[in-house]
Amino acid sequence: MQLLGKRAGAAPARAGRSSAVAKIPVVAGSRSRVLSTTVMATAATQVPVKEVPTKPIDGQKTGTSGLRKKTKVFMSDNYLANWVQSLFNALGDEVAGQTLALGGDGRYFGKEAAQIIVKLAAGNGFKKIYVGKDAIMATPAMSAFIRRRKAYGGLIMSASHNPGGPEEDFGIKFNYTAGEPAPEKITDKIYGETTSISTLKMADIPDVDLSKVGVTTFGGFEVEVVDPIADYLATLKEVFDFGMLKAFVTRADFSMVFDAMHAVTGPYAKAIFVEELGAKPESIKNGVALPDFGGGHPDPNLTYAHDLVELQWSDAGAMLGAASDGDGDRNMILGKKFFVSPSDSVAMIAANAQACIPYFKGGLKGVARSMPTGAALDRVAAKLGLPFFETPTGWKFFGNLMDAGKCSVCGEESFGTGADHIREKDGIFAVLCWLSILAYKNKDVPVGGQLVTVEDVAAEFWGTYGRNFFSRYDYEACESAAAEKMMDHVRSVIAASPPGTKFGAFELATADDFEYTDPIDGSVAKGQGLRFVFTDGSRIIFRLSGTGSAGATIRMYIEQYTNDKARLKEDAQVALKDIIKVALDLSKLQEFTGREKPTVIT
Ligand code: G16
Repeated sequence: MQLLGKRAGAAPARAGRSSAVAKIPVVAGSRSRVLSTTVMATAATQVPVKEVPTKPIDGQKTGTSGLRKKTKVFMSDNYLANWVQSLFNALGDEVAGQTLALGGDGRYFGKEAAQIIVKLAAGNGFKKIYVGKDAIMATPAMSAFIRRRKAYGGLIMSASHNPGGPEEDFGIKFNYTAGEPAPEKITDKIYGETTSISTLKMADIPDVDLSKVGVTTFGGFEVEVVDPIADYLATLKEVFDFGMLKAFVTRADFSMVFDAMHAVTGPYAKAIFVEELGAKPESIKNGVALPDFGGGHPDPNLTYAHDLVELQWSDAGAMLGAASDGDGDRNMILGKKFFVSPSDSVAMIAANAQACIPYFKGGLKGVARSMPTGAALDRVAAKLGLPFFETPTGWKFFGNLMDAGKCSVCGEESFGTGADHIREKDGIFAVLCWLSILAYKNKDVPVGGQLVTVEDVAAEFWGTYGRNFFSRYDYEACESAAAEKMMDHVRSVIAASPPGTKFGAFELATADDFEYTDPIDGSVAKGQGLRFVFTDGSRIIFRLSGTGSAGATIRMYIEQYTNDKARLKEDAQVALKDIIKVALDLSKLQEFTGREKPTVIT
């Protein structure tokens, strides 16, 4: 039976179980309990399976990207096991005999969680699981791995950019056959299963040593511990000209610094930038991956990547500065004393891709951005005559477009940049794109000559397309009820504001709650952000984040365009101050939340 999947054929039906009742100690999360279980063996794998009774746990609804909660919540009772079993229940018979992949960003509880997931995979009839060594695999690397190894799907243990540790966050997400984050038709089904789950199917096998690459078999079930970097590197080598990049990176007059924020990209950066491309080892900052990210908040933005920002704004700053997040899918790009907003970064990459990156030499098939992302990419699409798509927030919405061959490059304001080489956003890919642009533009500049800088690339872009000033204000961990009331208020403002309504100096063209109809499968996503679009193209958008683990995070997005040559280099906060005031006034954000200032300004 093919319930949800795209890959038919490889799923032999399970049949013929033998069973016996036994009392077996079960380790679920941090607690050890004794439960009545039924022991069975799957016909597919001949692995003994315990049927462990469980009960639904409230609040296991998947957010923008997987399930994220406090680590202690994930470690309690059957919290993790319930969600993973619900996923397998949602996928139904099609998982039997398939191959799964597993990895994570190395955060606290990841290794223990991996052992639980391995047992559930075996218990639910998978014939094989690949696990990244030490339960590590960056999110983009997982997407590449699923595609290269033709795995049925993969589980990523990560709460992305959220902090890690016993008092912080943990998370889990499922990527499907093309390497893409599970679409809503699956995540909705998982949630449904979590509300009625009664049994966990756990193989009765010992823990596997995940610290060594190699294969362990239990009956017909195989666990293969793999190098988490090799497949990803092979994919990147198909995209970029590593020879050209190495020649550029090793120039005496070039310097780069990559801040891995003590998160998963540390080992990837060493392998790719240092060992492959010849960057100096000291180019990698905070390169040792730690389970609590060294106590930091591994979110590559101007607030949390403060060490890198300080360095880049000092005289010791490198020509290219970059950072990535907990699980390696986000990126921030800096020049010397210069910040490239993510909305601009994707547009600049798209504008330069064909000339600078071999993978795109035949041209782009199309481009896409999430709705709140600044509209610079729209201008590139118009100039290059490319199909353009505006999707809701969440990488999962790009997958269908890419599978249908309609989108090559896409990005989000939330520091996500990517392409159709995989189906996830890809932090190291973005850095390699910028290295490629710089290498190409400097190919004729002799060593010691005047190098084209990151800022020069941006200035050239703005000179051609004009500039979409963009900023995002985040108000993290607000009281949920207050945030909902504010959103209700904004909805009432939309309802009472016909086109032509004046907000300060801005005249409303349209206002709505963004809705998206997927052009490939016709699925509809409603309630994706409250937006005000003004007659001059300026925009104000309000959304509640779907990735927080406590309270509500309000995101306020502001955008305004100029092609006035005298203003192109203005500071975004200065350029946007009038429209920011309009946004704060119309939403009464301060009144509803009591917050005087945002937690983070991008
Ligand atoms: C996730 C999603 C992104 C989304 C971001 C922010 O990123 O993959 O597509 O833009 O969350 O979402 P929200 O505004 O709902 O918090 P990540 O890096 O956290 O996986």
